[in-house]
Amino acid sequence: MKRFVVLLALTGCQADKPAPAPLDAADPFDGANAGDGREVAGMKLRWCPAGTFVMGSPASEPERRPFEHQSEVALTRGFWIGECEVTQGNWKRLLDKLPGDTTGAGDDFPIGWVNFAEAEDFCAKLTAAAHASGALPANWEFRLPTEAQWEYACRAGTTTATSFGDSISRKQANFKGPPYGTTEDGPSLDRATRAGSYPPNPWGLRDIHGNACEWCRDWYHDRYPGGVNPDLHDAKATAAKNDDGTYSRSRRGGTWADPGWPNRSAFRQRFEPERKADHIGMRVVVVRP
Ligand SMILES: [Ca+2]
Repeated sequence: MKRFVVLLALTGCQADKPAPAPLDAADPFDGANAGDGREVAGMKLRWCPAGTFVMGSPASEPERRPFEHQSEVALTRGFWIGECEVTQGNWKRLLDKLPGDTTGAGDDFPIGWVNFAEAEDFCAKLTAAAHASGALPANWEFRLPTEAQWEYACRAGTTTATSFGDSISRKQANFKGPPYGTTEDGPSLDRATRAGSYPPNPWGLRDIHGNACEWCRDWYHDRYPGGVNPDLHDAKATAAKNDDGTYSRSRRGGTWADPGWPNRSAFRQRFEPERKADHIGMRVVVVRP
């Protein structure tokens, strides 16, 4: 009887599920397999293939917060994403001066003190330079990730609370407070560290949990819509309004200034686009819009 109920539930689930979105035609600049590496204009990138995933966290996930409801997302085009956060070296290679104070003494430290417009300007200038040099085909461009792209790349096929499983320790990511889901100890730096110092996720991404928090291109919505290729870059009209009447962009990934739980893959944060902070930086994607 129990088996019958389970089968019925599964059948019902499949019947309710929309037909999968067809994937877009492949492009010569695509990667072959998830996590494949490539370097463009000094940026080390990893391939994220087209696919579907469940965004958000289940109600059973410890430390779950509001606004992490689950939705199915289909990304019909693969994209490249920075293996590491954008570093001070990446920035100085393209622009005369950093957007603010350093996060550490060295080119390998992540960029901090960058506001949303400066982050987007970096992507636009990097795109122009890479087009001009021929390193990037004309139909691809550097951008900030959508929240969906960010979480898809962070999860890298995992469905657990973090890409390391249902836990994360300070040996796996740069954060300063108690670990999440484990008692394993590790260094507590209370500052940024060199990008790429911690182990990668299954697709080769480093510091996708912790170190600098990362701007996304979306206006922050309390309820992320899911669906096919969601992109809330221009969706200010439906965005969540802050108490003072302003609106925020999204940012992801926890930081060196946080405890372990905000490093969960589904955790979402907002930040007004004009503001900057020592612990907020960025990671690029390369997309075919
Ligand atoms: Ca990070």
